[in-house]
Amino acid sequence: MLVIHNPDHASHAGRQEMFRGRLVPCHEVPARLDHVLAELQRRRFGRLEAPQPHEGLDALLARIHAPRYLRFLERAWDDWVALDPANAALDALPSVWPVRGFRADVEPDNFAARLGLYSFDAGTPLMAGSWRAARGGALAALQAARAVASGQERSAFALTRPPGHHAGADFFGGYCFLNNAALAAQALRERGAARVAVLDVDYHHGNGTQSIFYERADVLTISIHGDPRTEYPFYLGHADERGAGAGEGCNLNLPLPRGTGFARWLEALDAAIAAVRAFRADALVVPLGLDTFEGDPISGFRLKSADYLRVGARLASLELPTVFSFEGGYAVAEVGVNAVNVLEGFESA
Ligand code: OKP
Ligand code: ZN
Repeated sequence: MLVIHNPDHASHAGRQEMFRGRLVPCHEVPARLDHVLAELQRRRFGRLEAPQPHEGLDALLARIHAPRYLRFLERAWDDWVALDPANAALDALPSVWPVRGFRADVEPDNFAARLGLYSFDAGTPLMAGSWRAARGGALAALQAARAVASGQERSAFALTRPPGHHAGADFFGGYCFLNNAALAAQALRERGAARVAVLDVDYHHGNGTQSIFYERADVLTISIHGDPRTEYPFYLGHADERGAGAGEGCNLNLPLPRGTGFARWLEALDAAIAAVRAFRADALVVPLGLDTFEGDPISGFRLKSADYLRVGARLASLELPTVFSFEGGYAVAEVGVNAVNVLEGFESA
């Protein structure tokens, strides 16, 4: 399998995230990706490529994200330091948000206010290298989609961090800034796939991807995740969210209770796969989170390492050109084995 790995990923390395009233060390650390790379090398699995600059990246970004949000992200670090030179030693974290009844159409001059306008949690630190890392990831997603769309590769893995599936058209959060999976889906659409399915297997609902495609009939979004009544991101991901307008029927949420084990999770995967078939998708994007693992420190499902081989095999049964994007998975020592198990299960099916 072709693996596009983002060499700039480590320029995003948050120190602390806000959790229930205190700052705690970040779960989303550069070592996560390093463990996947090490496991790929150990098993001699996959062909590694670095993303090459591509003139289509900015146009693709503008198809998925709002121009004012992209401008905000690109300048965010400089604006943060301009607010107070002492900020150069700190990660930027939002602390004020425009909830119901506030105005989102007026972009405030105050940077702290803009930080809140374009985010939904205080768990996603932004630093000097965040834009560079996120942009490298978007490029990896584009390159993976190009390789698959051209027929050159049956599948490709965009191995990057920060992850992407919580990022919406104009907001960051949940450790995500640019929605790599959505970018891959859009790139596949623009390169000949009339219908693309996104099947998100991360523990957390793919709220960003859902909202980006919610009113579109050409991209089916499916997410299997911890029930938002108890699990992050809490405010989206219920079963009754089925899409709207032209996209009515093109979103499927399969929330499962905390504590769910592999047998029940696999039933949900089979339901998701049946929906991809019924949609007659031409290509598949899999936001690949490994935080469904029993040892994950922030999640609540109970998949075991060997189960991921079967996950990969089931995904392969769709026989579709497939792009994987690296999402969550915070049992850092095991995330490499679990990720490569999915890829190997996929390829040897
Ligand atoms: C990102 B991805 C729960 C804290 C939640 C945010 C989790 C973001 C997950 N104890 N913090 O979907 O893996
Ligand atoms: Zn997750």
